[in-house]
Amino acid sequence: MAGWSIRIGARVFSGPGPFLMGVVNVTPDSFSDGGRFLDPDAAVAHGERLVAEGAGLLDVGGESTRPGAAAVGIAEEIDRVVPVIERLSARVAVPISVDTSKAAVALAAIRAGAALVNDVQGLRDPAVAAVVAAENVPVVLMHMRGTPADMAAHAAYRDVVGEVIQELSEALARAAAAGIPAERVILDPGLGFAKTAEHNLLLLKRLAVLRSLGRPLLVGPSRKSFIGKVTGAAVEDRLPGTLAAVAACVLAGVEFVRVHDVAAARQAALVAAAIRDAAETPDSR
Ligand code: HH2
Repeated sequence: MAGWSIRIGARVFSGPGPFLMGVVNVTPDSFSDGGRFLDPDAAVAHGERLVAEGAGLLDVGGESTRPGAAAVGIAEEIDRVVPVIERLSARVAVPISVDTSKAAVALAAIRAGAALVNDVQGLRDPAVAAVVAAENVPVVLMHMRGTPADMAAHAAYRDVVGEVIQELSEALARAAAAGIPAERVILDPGLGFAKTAEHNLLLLKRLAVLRSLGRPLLVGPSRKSFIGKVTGAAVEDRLPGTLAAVAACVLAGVEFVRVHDVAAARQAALVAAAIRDAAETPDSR
């Protein structure tokens, strides 16, 4: 998207990108790295490593959103993310995002130093919208239907691309009604959330159409099950497939890509961006 820019904390993101959002899951049960970073020391060290590898921002989450994941109480989610956000925001120069759909968690995370709310429910809870508006922070509005517990039952579309665009524009309207200007919104088609593998692949193929929404895009293909469906790879072996999806995102002009494996994704993104931006007439003087 030409001429876009968005302020997240102390940083203004603009230009062709892409910027990599590194995932820090402080959970026992995330689908690909559950339990690895439940200890705050391990989570902070992991976040620092992702920044050293080239992450432009970090996304800290305390509740898994994998299909059928157990719900986590507010106090427990706060206990998981706040100490990690507090320490990371003092130690890394990049902005920290909190991956939550709970208003109290978003507020506690912002007080601890988070500069962005990543809401996989796309502000369906007006209380989350109220926190984002009152705290003047930017927000990622992701598309999904239902909840992680029942979203698979909602993966039915006549026209997945058209319906995702329509429902993201409704999320933008919810933001506007709550007093959050569009300039503070990033949109995400929500790969794997109430979508079959075929839906995810078609959304990746048609990402450029989501430009009609007029906002920067974030896409999270990392290690997801559609990669396993295409390749047969187990979750721990999906890095090569993830990199193909990262390249597809970059070639489509996506501004932010959410990944677990930042160093590898950085190399794939740099090459894809160089192809995207290659001069049409390299030999003319
Ligand atoms: N995907 C996951 C979680 N949060 N947020 C956005 N904006 N976009 C995504 O695609 C997205 C997201 C799922 O990945 P992960 O955090 O690794 O797994 P889990 O939800 O099991 O913790």
